[in-house]
Amino acid sequence: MRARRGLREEAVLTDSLKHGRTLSSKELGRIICSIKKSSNFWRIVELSRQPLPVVAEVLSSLIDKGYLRVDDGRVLFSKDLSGLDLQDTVDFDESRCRGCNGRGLDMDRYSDLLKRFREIAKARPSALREFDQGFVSEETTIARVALMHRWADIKGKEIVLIGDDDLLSIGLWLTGMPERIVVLEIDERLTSFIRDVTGGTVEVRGYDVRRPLPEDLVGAFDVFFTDPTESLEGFKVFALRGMLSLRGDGAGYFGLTRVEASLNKWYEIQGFLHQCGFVITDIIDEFNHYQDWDYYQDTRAYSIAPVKIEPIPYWYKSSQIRIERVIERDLDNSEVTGLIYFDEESSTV
Ligand code: SPD
Repeated sequence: MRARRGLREEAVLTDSLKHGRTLSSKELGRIICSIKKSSNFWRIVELSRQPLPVVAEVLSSLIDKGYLRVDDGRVLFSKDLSGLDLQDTVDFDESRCRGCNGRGLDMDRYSDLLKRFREIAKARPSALREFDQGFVSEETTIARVALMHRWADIKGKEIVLIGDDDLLSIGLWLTGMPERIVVLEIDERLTSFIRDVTGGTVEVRGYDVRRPLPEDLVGAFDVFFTDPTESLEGFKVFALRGMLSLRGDGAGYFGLTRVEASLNKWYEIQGFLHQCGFVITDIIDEFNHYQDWDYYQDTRAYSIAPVKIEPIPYWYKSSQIRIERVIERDLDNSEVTGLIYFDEESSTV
């Protein structure tokens, strides 16, 4: 009886979901449990580990049905849900190592590098909506350096960055270890900034990722790094250009969220990487912490949020993923057209 009542209640709460998918008890339970842990909308999204449009819709539905109310920007329970099976079956504890922020890296030895990087980053350009920009914290950028170094992916290596609003090229350049760093970036403010800071040591080229990777860069690198937009099409284009840039058993890095990518999308992406001849060597949960972007009020996320409040710092996080080629496959380098930043799960553009 308990399970049946839970399933019926679940249907009542989610039958109006616009995404044409039903939520499992686990997914809905996770959202309810997140509301118990925080009354802040952005934190609830972060804890729910589901696409923001889904969380926003469930919250709106619960508000409409009187289970929740909004008071002074806070999301609060207005009915006792103790009889609901869902909340009894899902519970989690956000336990995380305070020393390394869950990244598994000893950052003490990178403290000088972080200090120098922070100083440089003070003058960085702000995030632009036009290119779905939203850069990570300075600490995250240097943690990426540490992760890459742990994998022997920096010293003596030829590294390409496809898009670099996170200024990872500068972090890598400061180590003095790479053989070559190339940045492919569409935003002229960033190409100028990186060129000015590094005095031309880092090669910077204007590049629109929708265009084929230039021939002289195909198979020319040991490592690529990109933090792509997360529409499925956009993600694939960034990842393909990166994979094309690699020689032999080269390695690639990218971030992937739960905020803009459901596990169905993760499934598609993992299959795609496999088809391209790559395996995943690392998935480090919540590795990348993003700073706020000034344009948040213009985004879909803000317009569908049931509560109009300013985002809390670092609510938006992504897993850091590393891949490595094990089989040579022919990869498509053709041009794509149109806007690549949107799909039904996107919300921060
Ligand atoms: N639109 C602002 C946030 C953009 C962050 N992009 C990185 C996504 C991680 N792959």
